[in-house]
Amino acid sequence: MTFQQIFNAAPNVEASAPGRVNLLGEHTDYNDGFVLPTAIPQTTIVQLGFSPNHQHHFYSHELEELVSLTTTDPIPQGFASYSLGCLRVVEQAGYSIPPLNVYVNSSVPIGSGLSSSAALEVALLRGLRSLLSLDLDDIHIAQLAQQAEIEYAGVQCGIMDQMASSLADTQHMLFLDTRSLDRELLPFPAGAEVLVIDSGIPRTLAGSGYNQRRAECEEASKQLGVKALRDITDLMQIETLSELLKKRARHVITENDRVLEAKQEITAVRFGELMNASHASLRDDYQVSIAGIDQLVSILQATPDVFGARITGGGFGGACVALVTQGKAGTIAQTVLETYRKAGYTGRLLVPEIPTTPRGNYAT
Ligand code: GAF
Repeated sequence: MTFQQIFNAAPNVEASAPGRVNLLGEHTDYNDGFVLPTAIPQTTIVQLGFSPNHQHHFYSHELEELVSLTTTDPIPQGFASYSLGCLRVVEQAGYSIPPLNVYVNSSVPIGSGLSSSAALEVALLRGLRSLLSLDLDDIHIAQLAQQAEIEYAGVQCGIMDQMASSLADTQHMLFLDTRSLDRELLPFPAGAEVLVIDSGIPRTLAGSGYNQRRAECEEASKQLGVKALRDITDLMQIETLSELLKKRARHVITENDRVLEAKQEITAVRFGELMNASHASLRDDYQVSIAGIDQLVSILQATPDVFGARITGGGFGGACVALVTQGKAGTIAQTVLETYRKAGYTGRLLVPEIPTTPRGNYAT
């Protein structure tokens, strides 16, 4: 169903935003640390028009679901929570929003750790900016999107996903200092390309151990007397923590170091080693991996032409990212998925995007 068919009118504006895959720097953003994501070809498109009555109407093309709410209704569950959350934070920022018709069409996989929610938030906020001539720059859009996710979707997330969706492209890695928001678009390591495979094991951030991990990091910072774990750079400083908090802190400290090294012009081989080390740290110290993902990562790491591989995103399921020899991602994916299937799992290739999909400009 199109916007026209649902709302019996043409949309006034259309905007889009991509999902992201994080190459290095996992669970560092809410510790004021460093991250290195890139945009993926899959995007979320939002079309907007004015509602003829006093309600907002939200339609999801994928879910074939229409949700109608007055401007003061409580926040619902599901995709409408992100959408209404965005409208609310824009109002909180001092703008007034008339009742709207909102149509969402997304090719960003949900529950794969590729930021489908940030893509929706950023696309909707971009649409609002253009429909209502709001004075918002791309950073402000990312900040409002993060606020919507925290206040209305219940995820105590950092700002990586929204900044990546708002500022990254598929041709570069976005280095971001999440404390200062200093950023730089960097080339991928020479001779390499990105491969993303979905493990087929879904997860939701709100329902996972995500908020608990964040609370553990905050507790560790408090005990160490620093604003955030970003302020600890020497592993000797965490000796006083409990075994559990020490593990969490060690992951964050070493992961920040890995991003800072990867930001330099290093070889694809070295970059791959850093990704492998990141996975081990996320599995053993941060404990956000699961058996199926470890299996997929091991298969990837053992495959020729793979420089390195790891879980990506919040964890507890979702996708794995690998850095592979340029031009080989498609054939590597076939071999890996075959072996993964024999181990009893069903995965799928997400990036490079399968050629029949009409959207995206990812260079393979
Ligand atoms: C999720 C969060 F939304 C991000 O802010 C980030 O913390 C990530 O998990 C883990 O690196 O995507």
